[in-house]
Amino acid sequence: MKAMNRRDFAYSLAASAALAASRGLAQPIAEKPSEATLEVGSASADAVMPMDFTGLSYESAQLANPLFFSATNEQLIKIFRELTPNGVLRLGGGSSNFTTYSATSPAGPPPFEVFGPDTSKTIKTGTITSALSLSNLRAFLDATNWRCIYGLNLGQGTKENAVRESAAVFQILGPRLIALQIGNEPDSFRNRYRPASYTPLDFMKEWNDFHHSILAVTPRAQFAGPDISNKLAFFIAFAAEASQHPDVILLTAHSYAMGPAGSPKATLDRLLVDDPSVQTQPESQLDAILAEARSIHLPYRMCEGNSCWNGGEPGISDTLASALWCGDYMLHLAQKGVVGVNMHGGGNGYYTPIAGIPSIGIKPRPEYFGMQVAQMFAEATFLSSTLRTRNPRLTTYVAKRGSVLLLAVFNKSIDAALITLPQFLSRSAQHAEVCALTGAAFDSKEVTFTGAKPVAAPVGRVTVPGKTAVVYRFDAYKKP
Ligand code: BDP
Repeated sequence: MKAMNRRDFAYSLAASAALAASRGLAQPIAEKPSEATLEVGSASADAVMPMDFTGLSYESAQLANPLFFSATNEQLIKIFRELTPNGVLRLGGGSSNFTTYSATSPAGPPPFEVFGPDTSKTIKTGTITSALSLSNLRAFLDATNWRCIYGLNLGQGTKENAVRESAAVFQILGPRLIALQIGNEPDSFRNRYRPASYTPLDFMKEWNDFHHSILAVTPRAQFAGPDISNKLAFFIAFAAEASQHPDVILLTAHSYAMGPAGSPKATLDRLLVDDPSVQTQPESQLDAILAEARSIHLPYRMCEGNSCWNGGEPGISDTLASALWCGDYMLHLAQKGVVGVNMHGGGNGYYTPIAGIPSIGIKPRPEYFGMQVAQMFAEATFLSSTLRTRNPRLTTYVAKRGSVLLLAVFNKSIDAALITLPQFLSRSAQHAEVCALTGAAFDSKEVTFTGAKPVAAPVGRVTVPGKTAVVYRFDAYKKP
């Protein structure tokens, strides 16, 4: 191990001690650091993390319990607000192919209190969204200061019902509604809700029919789409159509890092090194999506995704590993110019960032804290940067907000990492704050997230312990 200077030694020691304490050990664990050098260039114009980048995605079926998204669910309101003061709640998912809208509330109690990620095992009958659910949702959005992307049932719903629902959603959610989406994963309708021959053009025909009828009744409605699972041809067909309709304001698709749950390929290692062989949206596909969006001047949002589809993988999706993956992934997308993410969840699903049942208790899962790490970059502009390292599990992001420079390091390996900083940073930064997300082991279900603490501005290098994400905020830095 190379000699550390006093400052980075101090931080590394504190972090190791915290880690040792959380393991119940008396002495810090000796770590052999991997080395890296960070080079920082200038700002890239189109990569600002928008204020409302961070979002969550819930199943439409959750609206069958009008009390979940409501002003009375104070625990959830607090957890949403602490995640971001300007979030986006996307409603949709597989269960949106089973919901119906009714202005009047159904008789009797709701079919369930919470509804988690939709899997083949989920029972989804009787999921009625009422006008009461929508007005309670409005109160929830007002209380959290979040806005909503609202999914309609194209898979199995009628056009007439979608027209009625859209009118109610538009009127009740008011300024809290960003856009309506017609259909969840239409590229997966084949052999389910449609024949095997169902093509992107068939989808566009149906989409146009719904879209036209909704606009006839709600002319100021705005739309997002196509909310695909993973078939690019459906995205391209939608983008071509969207460019003809000024009311389509946002392009969307889903992204799961691995899946299905239960497959031998869905492993912790594959999550931590970003394996394209298991991703529903590998990097090449994301690039194609972004190129398409740019060509028609529309923003692109990853509006449903998480670590592992089909409900998530226990021991991976609900652990520190998912938190480190998630923070890293969100910053990666923001840096590429994606305007937002909605991490999917709800109920007690394995990958949900927030778990629980209102009557028993709701609390953040590890992934929520990974989201908070990324959220610290809200409204910051990314600077082009290169991390020279042989360690594929080590990533960094650099951005500026006014005179503050933000540096995030995700050390997804066991050993500590020693990162040499660019000289301008070491020379000019006067003050720094650091926050850290860590845990005893990658599969820990408890994580430690320490909010920003002042530290002496690191000179020369920073050392980041293994299994840890840190964000440094450097004040008053000057780039030559
Ligand atoms: C997606 C669905 C979502 C599911 C998710 C999963 O849109 O409702 O929860 O898969 O399998 O395809 O976890």
